[in-house]
Amino acid sequence: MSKERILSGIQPTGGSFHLGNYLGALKQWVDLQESHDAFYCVVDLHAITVQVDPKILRERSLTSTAQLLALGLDPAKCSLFMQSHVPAHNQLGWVMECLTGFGEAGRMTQFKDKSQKSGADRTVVGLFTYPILQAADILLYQAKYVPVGEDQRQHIELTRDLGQRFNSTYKDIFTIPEAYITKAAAKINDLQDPSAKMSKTNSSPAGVVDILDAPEVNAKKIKSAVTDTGREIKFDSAEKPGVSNLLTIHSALSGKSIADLESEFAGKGYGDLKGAVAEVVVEYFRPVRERTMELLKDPAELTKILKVGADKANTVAEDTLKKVYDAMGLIPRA
Ligand code: AQP
Repeated sequence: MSKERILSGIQPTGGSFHLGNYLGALKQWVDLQESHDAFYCVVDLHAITVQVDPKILRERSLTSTAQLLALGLDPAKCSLFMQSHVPAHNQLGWVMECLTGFGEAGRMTQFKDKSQKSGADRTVVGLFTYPILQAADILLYQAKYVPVGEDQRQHIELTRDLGQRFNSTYKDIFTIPEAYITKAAAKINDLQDPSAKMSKTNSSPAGVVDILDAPEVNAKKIKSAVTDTGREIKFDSAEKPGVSNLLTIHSALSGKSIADLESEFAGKGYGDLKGAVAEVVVEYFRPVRERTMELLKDPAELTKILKVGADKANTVAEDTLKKVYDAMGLIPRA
């Protein structure tokens, strides 16, 4: 039986992925490549919705690729590619824009939050249409599942709506995807503000654990995490968001259940928990950091891997796009 298809992407927006990216999405990417026909992309076109120095974008795109490999993606088991290497993303993106209502796009909460912060004049149209390009990213591959964090649920809903709208208006071409969101670590929170998600753009540097940062930097951040009133180490996301966030991180990386951790830390203080989480995080990512640095020494090999991935992605994406154009009445080039 053929394997079910999955697709997901990540922006090369920082010098490093953070713990939220890893636990919310990338950890599942690595697991799912074993059992699924997996397509993963570094969504560099999404990254230019904010202005970025070209040299930095180039560096970040390669660093993202190296990190994904160091975290465990295996090019023999999945197709890893750069979004801009597959032109069909933009082409289907336009088709999807023509199916999306203006009000519908305006209801996307990430757009509302980000545009409110920067103001209308400094918000580019690309940020508004971002979820529509994301819908095209997914639909092109006929993906059944999309492994993402909780913050992406609304975008996946839009993708489903657009796919269904196309299928009922023109022809039944698209597989309607489902968000694949793990319950355990769907949302990792900011260490300094545990009521908000850990995020590249919204968190203060002290609130984010970048997986490529030096071990001592990350240990210090975790040991300075904001905890809650009281003394008990107990999972309760409403009353104890800081402690619950630390327990979630520990559990996701150590594989120990939350209940086991609660027993292990019974009678101990917040300082003990923070120390233990710091150690788990540092030891987990130490080899990832080293391997990333190693891989970055050979950028030619990274671009070769991306080419192989883009070739596989192009074949699937062009096939879908051809069917879409045909169903809509666009005549093929002779
Ligand atoms: N805090 C998080 N908890 C769980 N999952 C998360 N993801 C992001 N933050 C968390 C998931 O990571 C994947 C890649 O996200 P992205 O490409 O949207 O990366 P990003 O936008 O650069 O990540 P940020 O930090 O979340 O950025 P901003 O500040 O722009 O929103 C996705 O699957 C996402 O769900």
